Amino acid sequence: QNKDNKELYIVGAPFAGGQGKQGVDEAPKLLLREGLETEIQNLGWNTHVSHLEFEEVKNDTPISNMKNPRFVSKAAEKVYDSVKAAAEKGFVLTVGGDHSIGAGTVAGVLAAHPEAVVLWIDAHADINTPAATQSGNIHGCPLSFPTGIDELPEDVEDGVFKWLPRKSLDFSRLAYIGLRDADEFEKSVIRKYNIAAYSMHDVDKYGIARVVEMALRRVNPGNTRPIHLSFDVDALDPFFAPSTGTPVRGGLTWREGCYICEAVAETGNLVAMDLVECNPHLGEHDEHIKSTLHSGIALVKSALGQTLL
Ligand code: HAR
Ligand code: MN
Ligand code: MN
Ligand code: MN
Repeated sequence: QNKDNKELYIVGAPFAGGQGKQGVDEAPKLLLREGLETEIQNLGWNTHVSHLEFEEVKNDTPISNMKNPRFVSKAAEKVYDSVKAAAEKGFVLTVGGDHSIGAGTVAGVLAAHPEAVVLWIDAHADINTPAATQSGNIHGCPLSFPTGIDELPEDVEDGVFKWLPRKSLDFSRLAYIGLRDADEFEKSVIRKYNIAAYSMHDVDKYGIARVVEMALRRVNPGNTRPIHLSFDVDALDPFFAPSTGTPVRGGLTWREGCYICEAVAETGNLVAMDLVECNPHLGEHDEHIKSTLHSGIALVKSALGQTLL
C-alpha cells in the first residue's frame, strides 16, 4: 500500500446482535458527535464516512450454540463488503458495535491485503467456536471463522457464515494483547496452535513496550506485512472504559492502550483498525459514558499518527 495515501474510510457498524445488551449500536453516532471525525481530519486525513444499516431477521433460532446466527452473519457480511471495498482504496476505521463485526473486518481486510496480520487487543480471546461458546454470544466467536476452526457444516442452515473465506488468517499471523478472561476452550486453542498471546500478566512482567515488540516480532518479523488492529475497548481497565458490556478488572491503562496504537502506527504498516464494544447505555453516570468514548477517540488518534511531541 502507498504510505502517502491519506484517504480514510470510517465505516459505522451500529450492530448489537452479537451479544445481549442494547446500546452498543449507538456508539458510532456518539463517537462522531464527540469529535472522532474532526480529530482524525486534524491529523491530516481526508475522511469518508458511511453508516451501515442492518435489517432485522425473524425467527433467528440458534444454530449450534450461536444466538442470532442469521442476523450476525448478514451484518458481518455487510461489514465485510464495505471493509473490503474501503481497504482497497485507503485506511479503514470500523466503528462498532459489538465485536462480532470483527468476523467481517478481519475477512474484509484480508480480502484486500491477503498478507495482513491481525492484532487483537482485548480482555477476551473471541475465538470460541459455534459449538464451544457457553454464552452463545457471537461477539465471543469472530476469530473462529477466518482461522477456520469453526466446524460449521458445508450445508449449514441458511448459509450462515458461508460468505466468509476460511483459513484466510493463519494462526502465525494473529497476536493478542490484554487478555485476562479467556475461556478454557480458548486457552486450549491458543496452546494448540501456538498463538502469540500476551496477557495482562505479560504486560505486568515485561512492560507494554516489550510486549508490543514481542507480539510484532512473532507475527510480522521483518515488518513487511500490513497490520489490522482490532481494538476492543474492554482491553482497557474499567477505570478508563467503564461503559462496556463485559468489563474485566485489571486491564490496560489509558497510556498502555495508546502506546500499543502509537507503536503499531510507527511501523508504517497499519492499514485498518476496529474500535468496538463502547456501550453508552452502560455505566453509572454520564461521566462514565464520556470517558469511555474519549478513551476510544484517544486510541484512534494514537493509531492515526498523533504524536505527543
Ligand atoms: N468468552 C466469553 C464468551 O464467549 C465472553 C466474550 C465476550 N466479550 C467481549 N468480547 N466483549 O471481547 O461469551
Ligand atoms: Mn439509547
Ligand atoms: Mn472482543
Ligand atoms: Mn472483550
